[in-house]
Amino acid sequence: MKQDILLCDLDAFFASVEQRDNPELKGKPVIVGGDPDSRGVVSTCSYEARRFGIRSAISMKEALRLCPEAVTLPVNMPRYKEVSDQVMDIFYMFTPDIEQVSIDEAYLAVKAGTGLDKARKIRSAVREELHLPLSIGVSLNKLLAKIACSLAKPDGIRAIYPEDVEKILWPLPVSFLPGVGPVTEQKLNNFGIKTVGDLASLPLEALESIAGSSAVAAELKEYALGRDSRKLELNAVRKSISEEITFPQDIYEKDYILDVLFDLASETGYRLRSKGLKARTVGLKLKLPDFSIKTRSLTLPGATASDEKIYRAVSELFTRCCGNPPWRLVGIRVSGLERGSQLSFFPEENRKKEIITPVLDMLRQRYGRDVIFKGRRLLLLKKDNFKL
Ligand code: TTP
Ligand code: MG
Repeated sequence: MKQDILLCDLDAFFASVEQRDNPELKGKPVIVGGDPDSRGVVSTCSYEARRFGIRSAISMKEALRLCPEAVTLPVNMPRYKEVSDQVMDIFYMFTPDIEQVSIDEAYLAVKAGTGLDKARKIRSAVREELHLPLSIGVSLNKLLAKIACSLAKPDGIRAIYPEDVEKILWPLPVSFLPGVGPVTEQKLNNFGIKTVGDLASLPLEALESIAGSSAVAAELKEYALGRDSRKLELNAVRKSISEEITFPQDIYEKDYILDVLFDLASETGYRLRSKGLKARTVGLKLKLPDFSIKTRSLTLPGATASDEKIYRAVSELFTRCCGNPPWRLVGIRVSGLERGSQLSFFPEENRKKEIITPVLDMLRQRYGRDVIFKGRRLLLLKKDNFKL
């Protein structure tokens, strides 16, 4: 099946989170890294700091010499991990086919022909919901998606299709290709091979004698021609599962939101059970009238995949923090996922449900989402023919 491949990579990730969380840092050179007095190195820096020549992995001392007025901050890894999960969550709303390659970078596979459109939507969602800049490369393979993303940075979208290889890829320095680090680049440069185009036009035998290995030479040649057969190594286990709905109009009734949450909780529970997972943390997401997004979460005493328990947690969160109507969007996110046995959803307390839920799940799996639902969902569907 043909697919478009996206490479999504946040810009200056750690520094962007810091700038977002402390608006005083916006527009300023910000360096995140170790302690300058104990040989710390730069993890990353804002694009404002990059203008001074600061880069990841140089010493903090050197960075401060390049830009003495830069603001330096320590690495707050738990915070960046949390934000990374929220970003991946948004990606999962667009496709289940994801290979996360680092804390702020992932390949996404989407239906052929939809890549650019999806990229625009994903970038807007990350900007709107998390206020973070994201760049996306769009193509038909990992190599070109990754290169397109580097060209799109910062905060842009760029596509490279096979027909663009000559025009876009070939003029680039060879260091844009995977596996071409400073040593290989120097070696190739010594033979007069500076651009990807130079590499593409080199006979394979000549490349073999420079690279010293026929396998490496063959791979480099493929890359130089814009070809890449590497598959996405899809993430085996999700870190979280989200369900949300944006209403076509403002909703003023609390009860209506609770009905929708009940439905979303059932969907979330079903998705957990179908993957044999349980969640420890349940989160609520709301879009308020000023379009700001509010999220709140609750850690449960034990992991669960029960619709009712998820609903109880989100309805409690909603009652606590709903603010004033109207609401435009509600969502549920469960995280802290653990493997659970597929049949032990409902422990001691409710024998009847223990039998009923697997049966409902089985029917649902066989006949689809709208064939089987519990009473409360029926109410919701009847209310205004709302089709989720
Ligand atoms: P990158 O995506 O490589 O860098 P970045 O997001 O800061 O900047 P951009 O993508 O716009 O070029 O890495 C993601 C995070 O990983 C980065 O914010 C900090 C961390 N990191 C390190 O701690 N050390 C490093 O040497 C690098 C490269 C990154
Ligand atoms: Mg990045």
